[in-house]
Amino acid sequence: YCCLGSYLRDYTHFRESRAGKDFFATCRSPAACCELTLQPLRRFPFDAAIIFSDILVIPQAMGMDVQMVAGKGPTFPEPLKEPEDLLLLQSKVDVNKELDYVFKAITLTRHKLEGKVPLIGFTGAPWTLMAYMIEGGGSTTQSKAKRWLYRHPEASHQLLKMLTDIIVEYLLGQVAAGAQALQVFESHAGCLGPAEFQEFSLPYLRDIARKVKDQLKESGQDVPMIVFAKDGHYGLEDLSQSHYEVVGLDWTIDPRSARERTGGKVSLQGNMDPCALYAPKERIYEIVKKMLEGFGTRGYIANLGHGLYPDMDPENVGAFVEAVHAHSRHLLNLK
Ligand code: 1CP
Repeated sequence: YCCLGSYLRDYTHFRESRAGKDFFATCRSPAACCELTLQPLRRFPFDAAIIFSDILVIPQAMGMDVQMVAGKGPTFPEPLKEPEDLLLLQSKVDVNKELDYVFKAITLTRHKLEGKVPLIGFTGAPWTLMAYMIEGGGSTTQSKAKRWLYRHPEASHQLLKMLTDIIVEYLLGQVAAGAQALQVFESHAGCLGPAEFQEFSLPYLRDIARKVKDQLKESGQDVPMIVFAKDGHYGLEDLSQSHYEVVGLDWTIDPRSARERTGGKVSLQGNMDPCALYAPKERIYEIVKKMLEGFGTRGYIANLGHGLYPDMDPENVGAFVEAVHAHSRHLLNLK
């Protein structure tokens, strides 16, 4: 078992060490990203680290302005409105130049980790990034972005293709910089229905894994890839056959049924409801035990089903990690 450190920044430490710096300015500082990646590992015995960054660095690299607004989240002052706006985007992005700061952060962090735990790189998936670029920020309905899918399918595919090409280069750059696994976040899968998922998400998710793996193979390399399509339970079978080694799950899927539906072809990652961290420690222990028994001892990465909220007690994150390690040892008959 491995318990991923994704999302588990210590928020108090995080806010202190950012020291008033704007969020995306922090993302552009390799030293700050390295420090923020290492912090949670000093406090809790995670089995992996995820690089501190954000999925929205790609729209920025394409020329869009994105700001982190306190109390509101990421905000695009000038989101895409109509297909003509695609002309305003940088279509040929020099990924090595524009996102060099992420690569530097990864290399620095790999060195500082001294092989203690593996370092995971990540990206947003094309549909999720497209949705932010059109919505201009977080949204519950994604109706502006979905309007494009139904009214401008060709322009939608054009944008998704553009994003896919950049993402492939970005992930390859992360591996070259030292990332040892890659996670692709399709955080907005849940607002698509099965048919829209088949047309606007899955083909691009597949393309990304296929292209990254083919390119790596040319130089005798390979890196495990994780796909996380939040609320995309309708696509679970397809996701398990989309060239990724690992399928990440949100908490709405029962572990045993996820195993059945993916037929042992892939490893599974997840999926405790983050809100279970509001429970007392004893209850967290029970929930983790059930989760581990449900997933079984093979091909499994213990994690939460999504990110933390700032009001969650970091001590309960510690209880989660401890429970994962204790129950794993027990299930594997280790001392
Ligand atoms: O947690 C970590 O520190 C790991 C690094 C990380 C990752 C993997 C951050 C830092 N962001 C992400 C990925 C990310 N960013 C995703 C995919 C995962 C997911 O589904 O949550 C998404 C959708 C984003 C976009 C984003 N960035 C949001 C969601 C906005 C919305 O309403 O849709 C938010 C709130 C952020 C800000 C952010 N990114 C990361 C941190 C630590 C923060 C909080 C910043 C702050 O509190 O000031």
